Amino acid sequence: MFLCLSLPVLFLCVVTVSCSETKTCDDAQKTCSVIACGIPVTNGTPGRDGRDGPKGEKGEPGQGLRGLQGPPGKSGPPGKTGDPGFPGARGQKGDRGDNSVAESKLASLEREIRSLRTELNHIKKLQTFSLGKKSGKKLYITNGEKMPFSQAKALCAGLQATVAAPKNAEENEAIRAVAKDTAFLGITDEATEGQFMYVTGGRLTYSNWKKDEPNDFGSGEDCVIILKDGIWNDISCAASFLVVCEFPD
Ligand SMILES: [Ca+2]
Ligand SMILES: [Ca+2]
Repeated sequence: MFLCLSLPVLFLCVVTVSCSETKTCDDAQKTCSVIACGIPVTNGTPGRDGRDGPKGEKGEPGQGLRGLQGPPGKSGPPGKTGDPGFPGARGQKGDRGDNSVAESKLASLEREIRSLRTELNHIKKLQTFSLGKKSGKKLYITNGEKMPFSQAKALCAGLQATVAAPKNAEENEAIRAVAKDTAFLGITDEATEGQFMYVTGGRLTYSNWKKDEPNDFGSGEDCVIILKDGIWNDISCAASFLVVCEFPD
């Protein structure tokens, strides 16, 4: 201290250098305190700026307030179609389809038809027993009413039948037994006089004419009747007789 005050020139001296620990010279310069002493004088002009120091370490992230979330951006373009996936596992067996329902209904209808057919055959037997007569597969029935031949044809046609016309002796006897009285047969010579035909078509294959018949008596006789004894006579179609209808089986 004495040396400092005795010098005419201003000195700056380092009077105390205290370090708490043993360090390198650079560390001592950073950590030791420096005290300037001397006569107060006016400050000189500032020196030139020193060199830039080394780049500091990256600072901690800031803690400012987070801004509001912006609106969503536009949708991007559609991506490419992906590859087909693997086939799935086989499903469980489904319920019965419409075919099964239709088959069930069909079976029910078939049972109903068989039942109706049995009932119809029974009714036919009763009808034959009470009203008609059967020869082979043909059924002959009369309602006991007398009428002209035109009405007789219409009556049988309305029953999906024809006026009875025997094709053999057995059928002739069946018709006679049903009628029990004089009745029209489904035979005429209206188309060609003297040439008797079945009303269903075709020339006669069987006949049982009475002696001297057919004679086309008087103004003309184009229809045919079967008498009580089963023999035939040509007669006027306008006359009224019983009608026997013939039903194919
Ligand atoms: Ca005639
Ligand atoms: Ca006659």
